[in-house]
Amino acid sequence: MERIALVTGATSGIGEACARKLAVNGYNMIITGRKAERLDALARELSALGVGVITLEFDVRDREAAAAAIQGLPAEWQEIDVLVNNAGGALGLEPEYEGNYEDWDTMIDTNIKGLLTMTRLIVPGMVKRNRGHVVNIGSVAGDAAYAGGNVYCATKSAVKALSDGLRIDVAHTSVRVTNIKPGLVETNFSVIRFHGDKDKADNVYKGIQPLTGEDIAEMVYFAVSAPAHVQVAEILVLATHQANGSTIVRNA
Ligand code: 8X3
Repeated sequence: MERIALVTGATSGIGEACARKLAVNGYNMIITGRKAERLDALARELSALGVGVITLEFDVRDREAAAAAIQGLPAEWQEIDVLVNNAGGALGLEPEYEGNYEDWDTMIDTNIKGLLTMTRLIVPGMVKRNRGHVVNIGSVAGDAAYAGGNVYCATKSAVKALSDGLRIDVAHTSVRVTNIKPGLVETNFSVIRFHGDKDKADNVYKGIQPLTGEDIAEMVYFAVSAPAHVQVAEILVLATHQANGSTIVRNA
């Protein structure tokens, strides 16, 4: 079997763009997500590129479902070369002392524990084969907290720590670990953050040209396609008029 990549949260945004970019470049794709119809539509599109595609419908928060999905892959699909831990998101922008417990649990369970589950399931095979690449989608939000970011920022700081930790733990192998840290990317990220309030979401990107999922997929592919002796540890990628998580110059 040719090279295989698995992308979590492939049904939209950065994940979908990564799946497309990897498939265009010849990767057989395992795409995972919670929405069967979106997975099927993307699978049809990627298959038309001539690569093999498997869809796995599960929520990364459900450890048993994740394990069953990965362990149930056909033998020739077990040898995953690239894991893109993309599934995740932000919920709410309230002050920390007024935050919503349910939102907190969802972010922690998806962004941290879901990423860990996928890593735990797939990286042992990479270590055994002495080959593989884990790309975690972190965020500029993990570099420093911004107003109302509190728990989301904490989860993305965790993604940095977990990427750094994994990189240490696999340093004796040829497995590489990359943490991609995007800034403002226009996907359904903000619509979800504001629980479906499209006007609030649109305001996030008002007066500034945000990045696109495709921009981030380019960075992911840059890291993945680097020569085997080159480990891109981190990429921080911002919109041109954004300087960090809280400095955004509109109408520049
Ligand atoms: C997404 C970037 O700045 O909205 O992680 O937190 S930001």
